[in-house]
Amino acid sequence: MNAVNMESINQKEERSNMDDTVSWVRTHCARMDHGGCALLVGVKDNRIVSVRGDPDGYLNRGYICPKGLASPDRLTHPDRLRYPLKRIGERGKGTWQRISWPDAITEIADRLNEIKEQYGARAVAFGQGMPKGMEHFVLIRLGNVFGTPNIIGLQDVCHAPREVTGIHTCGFYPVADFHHTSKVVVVWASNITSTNEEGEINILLSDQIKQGTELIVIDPRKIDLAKKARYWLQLRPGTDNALALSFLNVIIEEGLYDTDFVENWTHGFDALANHVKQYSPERMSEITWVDPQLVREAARLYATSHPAAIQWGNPIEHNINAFHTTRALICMMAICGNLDVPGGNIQANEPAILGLGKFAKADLLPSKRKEMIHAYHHTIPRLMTVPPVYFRKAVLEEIPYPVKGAYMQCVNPLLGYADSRQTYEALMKLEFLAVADIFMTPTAAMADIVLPAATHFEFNDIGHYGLGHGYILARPKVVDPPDECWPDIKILNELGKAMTSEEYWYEDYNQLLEEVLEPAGLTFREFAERGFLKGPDRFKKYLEKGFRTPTGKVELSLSQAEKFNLPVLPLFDGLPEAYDPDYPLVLTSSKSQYYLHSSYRWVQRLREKRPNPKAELHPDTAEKYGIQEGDEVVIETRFGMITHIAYITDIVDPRVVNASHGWWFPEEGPESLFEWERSNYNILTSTEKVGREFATPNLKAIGCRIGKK
Ligand SMILES: Nc1nc2c(c(=O)[nH]1)N[C@H]1C(S)=C(S)[C@@H](COP(=O)(O)OP(=O)(O)OC[C@H]3O[C@@H](n4cnc5c(=O)[nH]c(N)nc54)[C@H](O)[C@@H]3O)O[C@H]1N2
Ligand SMILES: Nc1nc2c(c(=O)[nH]1)N[C@H]1C(S)=C(S)[C@@H](COP(=O)(O)OP(=O)(O)OC[C@H]3O[C@@H](n4cnc5c(=O)[nH]c(N)nc54)[C@H](O)[C@@H]3O)O[C@H]1N2
Ligand code: SF4
Ligand SMILES: [Mo]
Repeated sequence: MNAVNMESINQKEERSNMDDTVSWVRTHCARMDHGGCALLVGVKDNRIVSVRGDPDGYLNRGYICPKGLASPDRLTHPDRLRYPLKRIGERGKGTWQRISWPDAITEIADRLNEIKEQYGARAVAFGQGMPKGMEHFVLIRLGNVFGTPNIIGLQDVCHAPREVTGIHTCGFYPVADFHHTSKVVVVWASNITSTNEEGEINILLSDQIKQGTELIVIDPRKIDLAKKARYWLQLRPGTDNALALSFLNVIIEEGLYDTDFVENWTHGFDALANHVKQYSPERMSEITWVDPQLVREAARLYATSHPAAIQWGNPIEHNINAFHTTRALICMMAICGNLDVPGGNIQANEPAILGLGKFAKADLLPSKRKEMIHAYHHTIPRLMTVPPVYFRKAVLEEIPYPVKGAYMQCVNPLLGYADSRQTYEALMKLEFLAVADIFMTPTAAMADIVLPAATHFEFNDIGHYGLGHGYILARPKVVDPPDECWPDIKILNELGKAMTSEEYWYEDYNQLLEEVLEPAGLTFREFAERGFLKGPDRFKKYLEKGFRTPTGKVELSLSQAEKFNLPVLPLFDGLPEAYDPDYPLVLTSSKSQYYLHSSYRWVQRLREKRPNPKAELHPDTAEKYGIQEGDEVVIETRFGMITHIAYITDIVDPRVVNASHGWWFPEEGPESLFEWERSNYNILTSTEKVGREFATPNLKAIGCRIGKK
């Protein structure tokens, strides 16, 4: 935060505090990350004049980040989408005409129903990006009611590996419990002070650190928390499974595990113990680049500190070995007695709200699991969204059947899916594409119909539904949306009425929220007054009913591996991508503290803080390639080439380049699709190799070379 901005915000806030024509609304932040901070929002004349962290916030205790502070600017941007648009001229050339809402809804409903009649409902896909609120679940409902099993998500690289592996291994998704004190927290591939993933707002962890909780950080970069850590393990990107297996090797060989838990509550311990003998830290260090002594010490600290939590982040899901890494980490939580204990990795208990299956009307499509595009590719059971790689295969190659039309919301596939050129081809080939967004993006600019979405602060919404952390957050509306912007849930409710049977939809879309809250005996208004709902704190639930796995125990070795064609034990069987001397550096990336993926490069207050795509290079590497701070550099992989701006720093290893994901240039205009190729990290990625379980491509750990442009 620069001083000038800070001052003006403070002054504005002071003025708002004294101005009794300003009314204050309590709500929760959303759509700038997974959301979670309780906010106090000052409103005057239907405009937000101030926003600050609510000191009573359950997750944030007054904290707010720069994105939260800038979030009202999204609403008032002059170039925001305000009316439905219909493409005139060629796809992707950026020429539009304004149409009315009834015409837009009719056109989408007619075109998608035509495709349904000709090719079957499954030839229509519904696409969603990072879930932002209830819209994700209303979209699944629309899919089920319409009759298509194909909801395209990015879960292959975001949470499915953690969640679904969790369900197969221990019957639930184990999340770090920051509401009870941990002796040790392992921050594994999680830059939580910048990303606050899933509402794990960093302030809760910071408070624990102040009280003496020790940290072990596993990150190729010296992130802020690494500076506070007892151990920082600077691994080679993409070797998390090798490192996790060497932790298991130490813990088991040195007998540091919880013998009681292992004996009573695990299945296959001896098999795991034998198997991990081959993964000593000494042997693995050539792969992971981590000093074996450091691995031994960190493993001892984790295993002998109770309770200890693993805050596991997203990059462990960014290569083809995601299943093995997540399996190994859950085995570690289990054998050290840290599963479902306060301050460990817990199975959160949901409040008494409507379950997702019921809300989404899953019973209308009982054949979904067999019919989803990815079922044909034998992905892991319980992966319920179609991985983008297989969506594109269906569009481009009609495997296993053709997909001809799509409706997409809250997503920017040209930036977010691996292999952007393949995405471009697939979007070009679709017979019909409709996109709802708040701003014209490279993806929206390829659509036939573009819908102007209302966004956060402009409608009632429920946050964190279905995320598995055991609470939901109220996001009551603060101001009216401008012009003809509609909330996604309203758009879906209207599309539902036009495209499917009316009986599943409402006169007023707000009823969808009431449906979720009904089992709790609350109206949305009452919920908003409470602010959030949380399930009860209950731990060690396995003592009563066992673990919800086929053996009733934590399956260190999977009892049904053969049936599901899964590896029985977590493995290291090679780097995600073999070393190639032509591309000698290892490319990785991380999320910017100032943006959400590809979103908000057009919010000036954020753009000022990070005007360009930044590539972090070690000083030795910069010197070797003749690169100076601020130079424009070319980053090249076997799959493509982009440019970034060099930022020279010793927080990365000399063999690593850390680039930025999600860059396009709103200022360049839709005719060039906002120069979507220039700095787009996913030009550098490919889908030639994907993990079998989740179809995860290598987003990281890719061989690259760099040079001054
Ligand atoms: N190379 C690489 N690829 C990645 C990742 C990575 O780290 N590296 N991360 C992956 C991960 S974890 C994820 S979750 C995905 C994210 O991929 P996406 O979800 O596609 O990315 P976002 O930029 O968050 O959101 C897309 C769009 O939502 C729009 N939007 C914001 N609010 C609203 C709203 O209220 N309504 C509507 N209709 N639209 C709205 C934004 O304007 C934006 O254009 O990317 C994945 N891809
Ligand atoms: N500001 C901001 N917040 C966000 C988002 C955003 O785009 N911006 N996105 C949201 C979403 S959808 C998600 S999924 C979460 C993700 O949140 P995080 O899990 O924190 O994801 P990243 O920032 O991608 O990476 C975290 C850390 O992993 C390190 N890393 C890179 N490669 C590797 C590797 O191979 N192994 C290991 N061990 N570490 C590696 C990076 O250096 C980085 O410090 O954040 C959410 N919050
Ligand atoms: S940390 Fe996340 S939830 Fe909190 S203010 Fe920032 S963007 Fe919003
Ligand atoms: Mo994500």
